[in-house]
Amino acid sequence: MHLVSNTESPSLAADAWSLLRVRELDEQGKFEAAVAALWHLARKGDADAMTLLAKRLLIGQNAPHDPGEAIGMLAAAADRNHGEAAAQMATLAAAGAWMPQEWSAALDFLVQGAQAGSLRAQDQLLLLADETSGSRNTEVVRQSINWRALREEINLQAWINPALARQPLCESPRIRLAQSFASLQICRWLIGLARGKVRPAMMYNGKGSHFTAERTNSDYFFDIVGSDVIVAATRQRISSLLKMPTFAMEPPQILHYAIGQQLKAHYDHIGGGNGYEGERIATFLLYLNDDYEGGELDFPKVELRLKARAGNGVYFSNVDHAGLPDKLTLHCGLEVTKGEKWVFSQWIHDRTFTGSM
Ligand SMILES: O=C(O)CCC(=O)C(=O)O
Repeated sequence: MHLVSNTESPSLAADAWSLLRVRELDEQGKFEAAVAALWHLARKGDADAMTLLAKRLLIGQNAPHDPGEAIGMLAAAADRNHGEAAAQMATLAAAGAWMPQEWSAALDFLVQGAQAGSLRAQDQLLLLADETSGSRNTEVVRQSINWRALREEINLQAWINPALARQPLCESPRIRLAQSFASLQICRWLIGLARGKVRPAMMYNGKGSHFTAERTNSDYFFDIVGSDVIVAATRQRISSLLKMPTFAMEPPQILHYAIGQQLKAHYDHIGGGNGYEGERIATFLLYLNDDYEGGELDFPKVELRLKARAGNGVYFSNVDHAGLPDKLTLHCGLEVTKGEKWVFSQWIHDRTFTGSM
């Protein structure tokens, strides 16, 4: 789909089509004009413009939603040695978004991005190598790294299919603890992706989502642009542990609680609400830090209250053995009284989730 005609507006001076001008138009809320300017630059082969426009088209952010066009543009920008375009292609391949999920292709794109100077791609390769090979790359000088050789150190298959113990915390409802689900490095990485982006959270009440006094914390929902290979691999690890496919997962979110914030007693099952036919059958919570006070996860109906250590995963089934909403799953994130609390949250449905990452 083409968004604007090839005909240039004669009233615009040649230099009006710069990326600076795009930013100005965005700041003025003139999104159609900004997109038109990006198209113009992209057609002239400007790889920065191609990448910026492709990201907007991927998620329909102040632009039409056109993933097909976006992917072609990203691939072309990556071919022009644009590191950020290659890093975004890596995320798409890892998530299996509008293309088959392929971890090997995702790592190859990260190498391409890293070689082209993308810090986003380089940092992901360094983290994945640290996580999966035991070699520590924290003190390395980036310029001296052979990114292809580093990629060969990464054993992603082992990382996304971990032999992790599940500790039962409760049988009815079924609540499990996965100790050391993620390293502190991964936790810090996930917090870093959301820091500065969290917004006051809403609560679903059976009809729609609203701001409510029941929920005073903030959250950040990942889309395919805000996400990356680490997020996709974390979801795959959850999928391996729970034996539930990633295509049934909602876009993940990061929850943030400042002092005094909480999420009062609620259920996660939505029973065909929110315009969705199926049920949200499971919740997986990865606790990203533990240097706060208060903030315990509480299940008042079964008298279970816990404060998970950083890196621990807690997951529970929102439905009973018959697949019906389990009213014993009532739970809360209690008020944080000191410090701040960060959680990675993944809801899982009983069928393909449209709009999945
Ligand atoms: O923050 C927590 O510990 C609990 C989060 C929670 O209850 C939820 O996301 O449904």
